[in-house]
Amino acid sequence: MPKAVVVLASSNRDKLRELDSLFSPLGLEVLAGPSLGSLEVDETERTYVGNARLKARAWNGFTGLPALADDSGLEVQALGGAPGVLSARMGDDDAGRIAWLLEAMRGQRNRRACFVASLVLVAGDREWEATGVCWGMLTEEPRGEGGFGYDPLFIPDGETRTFAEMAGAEKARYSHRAKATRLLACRLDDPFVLQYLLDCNRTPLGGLDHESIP
Ligand code: ITT
Repeated sequence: MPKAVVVLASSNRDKLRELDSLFSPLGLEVLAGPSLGSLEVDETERTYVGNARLKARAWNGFTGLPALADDSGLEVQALGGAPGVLSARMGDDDAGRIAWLLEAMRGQRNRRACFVASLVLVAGDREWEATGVCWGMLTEEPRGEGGFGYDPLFIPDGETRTFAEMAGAEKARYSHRAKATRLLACRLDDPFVLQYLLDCNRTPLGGLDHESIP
């Protein structure tokens, strides 16, 4: 069966890289939304899944294609769950966000934290959702050059290396995003669903313009 294309409702190239390799074995090709046009979506919800829904619905409406969104963040126990859904807003870039977190955690002995990712796929009149969580510990110094975001500060449970010290496939053994993808895959695991996604690639299943029907 040919691969169905899903548009990624994101301008984050690191998410695109991770999600494309996670979704490829499911028979889905992940295409960067911004390669088709420019669309700003305000993330006004207080939950990951709420924001992922906003992004996926907007890109599905904009392109007519199945659209996948990822909303994710880091929840730090000693900070009462912050930065959470606001994780992207703690600095202008990854270096700024890391500097913010190191400062917020200075002198903290409880370094427990988890990453959370919610995925929402919207196609035609159907939606699928899944959330994955990955627990671990925060380091006191950044370690490693791989990954993105807060990866240089995060060691998943069962490991001694940070996500940034791992290859992509190793991170995918533990990551919140990989867990959410596997859960979503269980919900998509039906040939009719894959056929439906392929059909949505060919036929925009938006509203029929009844006025134009003779
Ligand atoms: P889009 O909304 O365009 O998808 P974004 O980067 O703004 O891109 P989010 O609003 O979901 O995405 O913010 C997620 C932030 O959480 C992201 O910027 C990282 O700082 C952090 N984050 C999420 N997943 C991560 C991961 O696997 N490793 C490290 N940091 C991660």
